[in-house]
Amino acid sequence: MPTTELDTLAVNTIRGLCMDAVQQAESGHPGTPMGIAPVAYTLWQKFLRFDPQDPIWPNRDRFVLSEGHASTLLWSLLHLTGVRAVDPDYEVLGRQSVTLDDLKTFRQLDSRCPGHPEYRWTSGVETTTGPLGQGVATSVGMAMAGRWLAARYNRDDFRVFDFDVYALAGDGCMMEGIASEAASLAGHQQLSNLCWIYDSNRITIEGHTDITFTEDVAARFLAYGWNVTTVADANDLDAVARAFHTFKAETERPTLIVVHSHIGYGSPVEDSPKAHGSPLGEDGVRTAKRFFGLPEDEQFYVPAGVRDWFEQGIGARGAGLRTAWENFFTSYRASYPELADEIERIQRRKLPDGWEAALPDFPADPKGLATRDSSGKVLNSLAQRLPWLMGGSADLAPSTKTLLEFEGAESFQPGSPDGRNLHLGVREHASAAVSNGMALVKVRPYWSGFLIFSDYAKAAIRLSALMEIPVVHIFTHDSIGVGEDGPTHQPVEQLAGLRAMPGLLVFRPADAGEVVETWRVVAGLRHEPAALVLSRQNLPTLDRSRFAAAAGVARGAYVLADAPSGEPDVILLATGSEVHLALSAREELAVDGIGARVVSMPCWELFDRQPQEYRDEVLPPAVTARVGIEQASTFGWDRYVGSGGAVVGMHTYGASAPLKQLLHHFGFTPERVAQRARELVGARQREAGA
Ligand SMILES: Cc1ncc(C[n+]2csc(CCOP(=O)(O)OP(=O)(O)O)c2C)c(N)n1
Ligand SMILES: [Mg+2]
Repeated sequence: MPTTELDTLAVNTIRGLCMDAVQQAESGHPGTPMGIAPVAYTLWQKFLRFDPQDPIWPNRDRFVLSEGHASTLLWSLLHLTGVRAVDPDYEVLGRQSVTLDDLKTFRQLDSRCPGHPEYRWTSGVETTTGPLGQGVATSVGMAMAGRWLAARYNRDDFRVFDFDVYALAGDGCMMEGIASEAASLAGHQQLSNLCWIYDSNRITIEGHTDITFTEDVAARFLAYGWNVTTVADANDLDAVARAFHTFKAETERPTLIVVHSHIGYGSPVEDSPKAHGSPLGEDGVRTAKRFFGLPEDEQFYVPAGVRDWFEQGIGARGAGLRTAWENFFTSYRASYPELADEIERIQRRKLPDGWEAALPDFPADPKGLATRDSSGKVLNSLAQRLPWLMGGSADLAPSTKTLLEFEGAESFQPGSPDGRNLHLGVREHASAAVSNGMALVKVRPYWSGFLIFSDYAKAAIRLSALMEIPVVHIFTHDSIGVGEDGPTHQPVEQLAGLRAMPGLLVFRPADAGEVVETWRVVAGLRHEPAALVLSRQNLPTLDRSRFAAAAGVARGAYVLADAPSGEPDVILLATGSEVHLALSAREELAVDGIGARVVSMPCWELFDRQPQEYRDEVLPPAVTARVGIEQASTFGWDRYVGSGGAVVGMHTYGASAPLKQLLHHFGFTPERVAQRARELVGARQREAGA
């Protein structure tokens, strides 16, 4: 397909829009899109199987702008190709996702064109990017989910899923550790449906990459098992197209296309880090427009014929593919009604009918079992009713108990792409990002590791919350309960950090009963991620005929056991393993005639959403003698115990010793908790008497 004048004009139109948007906002990165525009253009116009009229068509190719600071590139493409907006009920609307006016308000409050691409906010954005490396890592999860969907749903006569995933990345993405983790996994998985485009302009913010990044990236990716091809000049549209053909022809490896480009191409700051982070200035913009043959006095200029050109290219191809797919899906539904029903539910994040029947019951048991074990059992039951629930661990499945063990649950491997047990390797950060990618393709992913190492994955966990996608992050070994492994493995501040993330539901269930109820809530989530924080050590399974029902989990916190009078002198608040400690302390206090209420608080976020009335019922404002108990940083507990309360928590990083010694050493004993409670009750009585 020889390059035409319209190709060149379309590329330069994109460049003009990007320059103008940054100039108008007086903020942004103009140089990056100018350099790589020809590649993004070629991909969208000639290859991407994407219908702007239906940007959520399930079998569309995915495009991820991993160099999210070049967002104007995506905004321009969404505008010029006429991508339509979609509402939260998955209905495609009449209006455009990005209008010219949106581009003019780039980076302003409420604009559809924020500083970085934001999933859920602007239709056509497949994932939120900006933290470098996240986009490429997320794209691996998308490709894995694509593989799995194809394996499960395609039939000889029907290729329901065969989409490809493209990610455009810069030097920064290539430097980030998460990209290496993800590339290593993608190479092992032989994801030939995955194509990364490396925008190698050899410039980052501090200058030329000579000062810091001199490795042979191509050789690195060859070592990962990737197919690597190079384009010597980003402006050579034919060479760019050949590279994409090379990707399409590859059947066993992911492809990396290394594209040599020039940041700020055509502007006075070409090949300079000055093309970063600030507008070109009016003179700079004029110079560049002159270079590209665009009218210097026009802003946000779309020459006649350019929109039509996109319509004839990506528009016509996408519409043709999408309508053909819809037609054959009608026949598919006739031949395979159950599979078609699953596909439709997946698209709308709906669960199969009767899924709750699978949840097990755990009889009361003083010895009990670790919450990681009960969670593993619930997960195994649930997964049998929820075929698109899949996941794994960052190499710790035997410890996190996340392996699916029922008949037919295979490992996801190149030779068994319908497997649901993912082996993510010792790669926590990529594990979370890959899970995000899978959730964006709408299967239900979970991944697991030790709570202490959730820090390694934080940036991707944060993105799951920001994007409002239902990833389940499972963390076991949740406290100093890990014992002998010592301070390196004893989480302290991780719970507070996770709880500080807006939109992430953090659950720390106290027993098997609460684990069941946690999964009941989590399975039903459609737009929220959850973190499950589970114990390594056994915890008694509470006798729910003596204590309140575990269904209270759905409200975040509930009165598990009350003072005999119903009017407590003191409230003991706890999560997870410490709930049992609180129950013991309550008995001890009863001997002294002190009435203690125990409140189990498995999910602070859900409790905070309850009406004031319920919250006051659980934590009556008049009862200010309150003790919070948690084997973690005390950070945040003051919110529930108030200024008159106390918290028994961790103030150091723990120690290496058998669990019993640690509990004694750090004050997690019924005597210590009861003592704190007595002190508070005594103080309140003195105050009342004074
Ligand atoms: C994880 C992360 N660290 C730092 C930044 C800040 N940052 C934005 S752009 C950039 C330079 C990126 O260089 P490159 O990927 O080569 O893009 P180019 O300079 O070529 O546009 C940096 C460090 C970021 N967005 N994400
Ligand atoms: Mg660069």
